[in-house]
Amino acid sequence: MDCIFCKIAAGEIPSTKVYEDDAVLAFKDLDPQAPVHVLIIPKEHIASAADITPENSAVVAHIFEVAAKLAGELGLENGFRIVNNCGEDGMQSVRHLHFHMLGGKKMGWPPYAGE
Ligand code: DGP
Repeated sequence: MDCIFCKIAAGEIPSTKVYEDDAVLAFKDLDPQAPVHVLIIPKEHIASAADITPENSAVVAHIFEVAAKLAGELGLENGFRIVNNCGEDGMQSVRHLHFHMLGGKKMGWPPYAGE
C-alpha cells in the first residue's frame, strides 16, 4: 500500500520519533503549526476516523493514553490540543488515521474560518 504514514511506521521513511511501542508511533510534524506539534498514529493502517470500528478502536484509547504521557515529556503541562482531520471537509491530507498534538502556546478558537 502506498501510504506515507505506513512507511514512516515501518521505518522506511525517516521521522523524528518522540514515542514508539508495538501499536503506536508519535513523531514531529513536518510542517509544525505550534511550538510543539507531534502526530500520533496507529501502526496499523486505518484510513480515517470514519473507519474506526469496534474491532480496531482499542488503539484510539491507547493513543490518548500516549498523549497524556507525552504531555509531561513535551512540556505541555499547561494544556494542549488534539486534532483529528477527517475526510475532505475535515481537510485530511494523509489518509492514515493520525492525531495532531499541538501546544506550547495559547490556541485560537473556533477553527472554522469560512463564511
Ligand atoms: P492532515 O492534514 O490532518 O492529514 O495532516 C497531515 C500532516 O502530516 C500535516 O500536518 C503534515 C504532516 N506530514 C505529511 N507528510 C509528512 C512526512 O513525511 N513526515 C512528517 N513528519 N510529517 C508529515
